[in-house]
Amino acid sequence: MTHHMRDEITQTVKKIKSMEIRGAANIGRYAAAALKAYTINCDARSRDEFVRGLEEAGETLIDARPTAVSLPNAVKFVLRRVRDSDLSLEGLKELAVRSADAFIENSRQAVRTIGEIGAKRISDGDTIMTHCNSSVALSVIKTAFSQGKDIRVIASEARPRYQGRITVKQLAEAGVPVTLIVDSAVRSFMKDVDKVVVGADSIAANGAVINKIGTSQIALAAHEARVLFFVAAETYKFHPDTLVGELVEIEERDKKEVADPGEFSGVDIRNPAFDITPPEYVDLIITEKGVIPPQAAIMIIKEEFGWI
Ligand code: RUB
Repeated sequence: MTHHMRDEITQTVKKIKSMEIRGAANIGRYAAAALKAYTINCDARSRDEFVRGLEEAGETLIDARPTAVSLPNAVKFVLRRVRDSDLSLEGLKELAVRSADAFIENSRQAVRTIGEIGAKRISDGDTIMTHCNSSVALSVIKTAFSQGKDIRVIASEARPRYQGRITVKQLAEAGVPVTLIVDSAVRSFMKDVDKVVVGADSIAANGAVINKIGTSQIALAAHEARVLFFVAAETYKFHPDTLVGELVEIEERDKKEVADPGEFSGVDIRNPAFDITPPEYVDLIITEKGVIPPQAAIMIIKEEFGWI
């Protein structure tokens, strides 16, 4: 194995890079599933060989996309348990499989719990703005709607990849009244909005939220209009490295997603995929452990990742 990366890892990396697998929660779960598949098919003959291979597979997965910390956190969740154990090879492999399954199940449960907790913050008659396509933000919105609250949603399209179109289709399918707007219409519509609910790819120790490009503009417009700004994110979206001053890397994707460079010779085209919303613009972060102000992000990181 050590000379070529196994299929289950390269396939998952390819899908994460191409965004066939996208959204931070999904990326984390698929990474855990890839480590599980790797383990099941692994023919290592010793503990050391297995652990080395799993570490290498984890590194390869982590390199697929840089911004969503759910990816390294999922990998570390599995690897830490394996490294800390003194089981024999077979027992170690079972532990890796169980750990991957546990990450996936915890993640699904966290998204449901956030839906329940977040729905309490949504009132009958609310108009909610969301951006991009966050399964966790949608869990909050759909849970509130399924409780019979009369709500409507305004969703921005999220150029250049238009994940907002996925959001409006999912909401329409669930029966939620929804309006699709272009990203630049966000401020014009803010007067109609009661609450903004978005997801996160990473949350820093100071409570800054890293999410799809355009999120910080929406936060600015919400702040100006005194509209509440909520972030729905599981605790594995909190970024442990930011505790020691590391910055979250913002992915810059292919310029071809924005425009055909061949048609724009002499033009610099830029395509950052995420931006940073400062904590001053965030009212609450809804996690599966409860609702926190952004200033308490550091406590979540210490509690969840104190071992790093
Ligand atoms: C997706 C995005 C989402 C977060 C949260 O970006 O920014 O808002 O990942 O999603 P991309 P979720 O489409 O580039 O992956 O709540 O589903 O984890």
